[in-house]
Amino acid sequence: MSKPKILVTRRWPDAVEAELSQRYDAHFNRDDHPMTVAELQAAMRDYDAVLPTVTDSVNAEVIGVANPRCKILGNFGVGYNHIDIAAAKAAGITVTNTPDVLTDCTADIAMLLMLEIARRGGEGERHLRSGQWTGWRPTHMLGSKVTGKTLGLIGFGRIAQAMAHKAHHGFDMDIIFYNRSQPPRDKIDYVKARQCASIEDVLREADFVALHCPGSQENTHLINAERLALMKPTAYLINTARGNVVDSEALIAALKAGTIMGAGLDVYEGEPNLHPGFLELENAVLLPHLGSATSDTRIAMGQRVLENLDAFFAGQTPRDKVC
Ligand code: 8YV
Repeated sequence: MSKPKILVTRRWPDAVEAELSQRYDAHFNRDDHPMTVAELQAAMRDYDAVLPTVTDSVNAEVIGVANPRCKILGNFGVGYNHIDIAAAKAAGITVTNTPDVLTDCTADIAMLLMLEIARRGGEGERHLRSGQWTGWRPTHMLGSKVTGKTLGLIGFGRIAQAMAHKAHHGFDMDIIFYNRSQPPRDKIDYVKARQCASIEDVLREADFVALHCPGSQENTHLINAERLALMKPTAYLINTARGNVVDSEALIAALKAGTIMGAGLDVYEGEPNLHPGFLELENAVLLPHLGSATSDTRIAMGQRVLENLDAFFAGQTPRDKVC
C-alpha cells in the first residue's frame, strides 16, 4: 500500500521533518511562506493529510472544496481558532492538536512577560543600548514588585495552571482565577487558588491579569474598554493566548491614558500586522508570538502531530482528536 501523502504547511525542525519523511510521502512548503486560501484549497484536494499552523486560515471555504482528498488536519499547535471546526465536522474531516507538550514553555513566556513589564526590562535595555544610561541612582527606572502580588488568571486550563504553579511556588503569588467550568479540585488546591464568580471580580482584584482562554469567536474582545476600566491603575495585562481576545484600540487607549500600568503581549489581532499604536508605547513589552518557540518544544509538537497521524492512519482514534 502506498504511503499517505502529507502536506506540512510551514517548515518544522529538521529532526521531525526527517521522521515524517520516513513514515509518509511528506511534502513541505519549501520557502516557508504563509499559505494562501487558494493554496490551502488545492492542498485539501491533493493530500491525504494537511498539517496546518496558526498562520493558515483553514476556513469553511478551504474545508468546503469539492471532493477533498484530505481526511485529517493535524494542527501543529494547541490553539485551533484558525480552523473552522464546525465545517470540518460537517465534512467528516478529523482535526487534532498538540496539547501538553507546549504547556511549560508557553507558561514560561507568560512569566517572562510579567517580570519584564513589571521590572521594565525591555525599556531598561533600550535605555542602555541607546547610550542614555548615566549611572545608578535611587530613583532610576523604578518598577513594580512581582513576588507576593496577586495573579489573576482568565481561564484555568493547562497553561494557566502551569503559570499558577510557577507564580505561586516560585514567586509566592496569590492566585485567583475565572473559569467557565469547575476545574479539578486538586489543581486548585495545589496553588491555593481562589475561583472567582466573574471575570470582573478577577479584573478588580488582580495585580497581574493573564489571559489563558481560547481565541474563539465568542471570546473576541472579551477584554474590552469597559473591562479594562475595572483593572487597578497599578495592574498589568499579560496575553499569551490569542490577539483577538483583547480589543487593541481599547488596550492602547488604556496604556496611553495610564488607567492600567502596562501590558506584556505575545499575540496580536491581525498578527504579524499588529496595531501600530503598540509600537509607540514604553509601557508595553511586545514579543513576536514566541510562546512555544524552543527547539525542544517545537520538536515535541511535531512528534505529537506524528503520533496523531500514525493513530489515524492505523484506524485508531488519535489521542488529541478535537473533532
Ligand atoms: C504555536 C500557539 O507555536 O500552540 C499554539 O496554540 O499559540 C503557539 O505556541 C502556534 O500556534 C503554532 O501553530
